[in-house]
Amino acid sequence: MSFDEMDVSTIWMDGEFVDWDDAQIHVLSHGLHYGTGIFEGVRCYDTVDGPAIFRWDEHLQRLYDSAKPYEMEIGYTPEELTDATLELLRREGLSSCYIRPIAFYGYDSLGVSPGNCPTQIAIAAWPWGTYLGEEAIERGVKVKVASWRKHASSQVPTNAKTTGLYVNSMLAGEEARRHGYAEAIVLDKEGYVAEGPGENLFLVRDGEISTPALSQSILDGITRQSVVRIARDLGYTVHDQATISRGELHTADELFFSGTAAEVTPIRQVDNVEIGSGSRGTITEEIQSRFFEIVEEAPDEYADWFTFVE
Ligand code: PPE
Repeated sequence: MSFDEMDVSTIWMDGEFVDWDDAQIHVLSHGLHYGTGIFEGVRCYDTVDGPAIFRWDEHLQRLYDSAKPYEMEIGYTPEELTDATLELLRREGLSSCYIRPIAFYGYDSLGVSPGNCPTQIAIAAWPWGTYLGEEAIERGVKVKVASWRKHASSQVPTNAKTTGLYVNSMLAGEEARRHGYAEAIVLDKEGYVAEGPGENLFLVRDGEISTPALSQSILDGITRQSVVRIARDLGYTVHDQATISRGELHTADELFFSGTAAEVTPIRQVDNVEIGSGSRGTITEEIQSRFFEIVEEAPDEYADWFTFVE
């Protein structure tokens, strides 16, 4: 949905709340030319106890961590960014939404070296429904292994959520969609399974759950961490530093994506090969429904996952 069709009016930018239409930057900003920005994607859920941001502290920590390799100074404390975000959600009256903090090298001079370009920072929030479509959550999606490989972790810091790195995601995802698939799976430089363009990947086989290792060019997804915890709490064995070959995708009993935007989305086909029964698997369904139950009920055992807006 276009932002123009949404009822959102404010963005927090460089320390101030500004009108949505005034949240502008100069066309000669460093981040636009060289992809030198870092960002987060966070969801706020309308829980039975009121709106609450899911795993805010972990997302905030990852934002500061992402800034490190670029020597980018986020000129605000975690407390200031938290206050700004909570105030933004209250002002907008948003209960269930997506939150996008972004920091980037701004406007001063051009040249690859950021020189004196200031770090600019903004936080926006808007309603965002299911990532790959409502039907995807129940039926699962068809995915294509992309011809594009992930950056090697020796080429770029793959654990930093950097704007520029998403050209790889965009190429992989659009290639898949051009061929009639909903999403891509991207292999790492060695050809092992890494992740989706905007999701981590899980594989179920013989009742055990595996997900690629952090060394395999993946983002250390916070939903990934949540799924690992949920699955273990449900009694499953989870191999969270697995190496998965392309062929193992086809022989999996179940596959699913995890991500803030994608939440828990089953995968029913890879390159036209049906996975398991060709629909949402039973373990996927169990983890998925537990995930949705947790974000709806904010139960005591997961209390530290929620930052309440009020
Ligand atoms: N890998 C990648 C490459 C990625 O972008 C995401 C999030 C994940 C894994 C899952 O991480 P986490 O959200 O912490 O569980 N992708 C974000 C961007 C989506 C977009 O289209 O923009 C997201 O889900 O917010």
